[in-house]
Amino acid sequence: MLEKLSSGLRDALRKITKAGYIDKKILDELAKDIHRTLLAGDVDMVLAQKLTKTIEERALKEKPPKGLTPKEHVIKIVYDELVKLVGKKSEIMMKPGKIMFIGLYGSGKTTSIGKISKYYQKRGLRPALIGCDIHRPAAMDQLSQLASQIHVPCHAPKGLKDPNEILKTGLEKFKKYDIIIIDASGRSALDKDLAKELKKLAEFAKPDEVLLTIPADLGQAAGEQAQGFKELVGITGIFLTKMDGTARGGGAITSCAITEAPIKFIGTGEKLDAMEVFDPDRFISRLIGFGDIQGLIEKAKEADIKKETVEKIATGKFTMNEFFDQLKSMQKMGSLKSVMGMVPGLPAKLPKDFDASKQEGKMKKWSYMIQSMTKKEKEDPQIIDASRVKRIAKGSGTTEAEVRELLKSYQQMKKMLKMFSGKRGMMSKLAKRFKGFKL
Ligand SMILES: Nc1nc2c(ncn2[C@@H]2O[C@H](COP(=O)(O)OP(=O)(O)OP(=O)(O)O)[C@@H](O)[C@H]2O)c(=O)[nH]1
Ligand SMILES: [Mg+2]
Repeated sequence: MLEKLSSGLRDALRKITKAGYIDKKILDELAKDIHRTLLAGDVDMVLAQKLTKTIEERALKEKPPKGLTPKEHVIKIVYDELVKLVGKKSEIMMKPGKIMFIGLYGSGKTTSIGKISKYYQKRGLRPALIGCDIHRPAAMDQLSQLASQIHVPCHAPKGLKDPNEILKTGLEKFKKYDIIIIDASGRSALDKDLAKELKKLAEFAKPDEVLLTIPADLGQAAGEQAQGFKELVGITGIFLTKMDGTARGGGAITSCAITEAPIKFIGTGEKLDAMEVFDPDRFISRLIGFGDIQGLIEKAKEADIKKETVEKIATGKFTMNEFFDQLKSMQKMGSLKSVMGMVPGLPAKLPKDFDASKQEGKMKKWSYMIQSMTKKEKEDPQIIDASRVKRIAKGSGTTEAEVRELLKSYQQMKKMLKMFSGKRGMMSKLAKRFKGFKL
């Protein structure tokens, strides 16, 4: 995927790491290299120009944050700006709801519906499909075939003329399912009729997500299409298909990013597991192949650690969201044990769940659970009773025991942090120690 863009950026950055020192000349060269690579990768000229200018300006003007060498700083700037270029990260719906898929003929709707169904299945949320393409009888057959292939129920009757009627029956039928996926009609172009039909369907379906499939091989034209659908129908995200085997993916991604309709998924092949959740940070890290880019970012963040966070935690006033952030940063700084070992007077023993928090899988599950909580529940997890536990488990595709485990860990951490704050002077020591890490 995007081999050319990737190798071009890597070469440009390698020159920086090899350079003796950073000066205007080397930054000029970097800017030129990146500019050339972006253009070759189908990125819009104006965008490429703006990006390289910003990189050069920032690299010349900004002082490296504490802990970063000038070279590392330049690499981080390039990384930052590239991440901004490909858009913002957006959340994937992880609770029961309805997703409507729209897109032009052959854009990969049906295939992507299969992919996303499997994605949810794996996470314990049960999908069901409703076919609303009344124009092409073959579309209904395709959807039914796909559904039986992945063992997902499907309502796709042929011969009916009113998509809302189909939808009504389908929704009734699949009340007990978690993720209802609606396959809407395609067309060869987005015209007024299609817009009208899709709008009517959306009004009736009230989908939580409207995902637009766009093939990446459209290149920069993808953005125009995204904008068109956004204005005429309204979309919550983009499923960028066919990223494999096109050199124009860079153009597609960046042109979509401008529309501010977030790319949520990318399709990377015909098979049903060829899909990725789109995460700008991860995407760019992989593209520039800088294994240690995350390390660099951590280092840079250390410089601006916020004291209030430490204080908030210290007084035990912290919510589920903060709890999760803490776990994430602890995971990054390695074992909390080593941090605690540095602070005299702190209990040497940790609740055993903190070790478990190192496991990526568990963190993921916890993040789904927290996403399934209401705002109130996140702010005051005390109110989570048995029926709420049940709902959260269902919404996040986990078990009730797992939700209770999360709550227990939260309580344990809260207790532990309260204990810290009770000891005079301990908190400032802890804050100092934490300064070397990200909080
Ligand atoms: N290489 C590749 N092919 C894809 C991808 N997604 C879909 N396809 C292929 O694109 C073609 C069209 O995909 P469909 O899923 O039928 O597209 P659709 O939007 O449902 O098409 P219509 O229902 O005919 O409008 C099929 O041959 C798919 O295998 C992808 O991510 N990569
Ligand atoms: Mg289809």
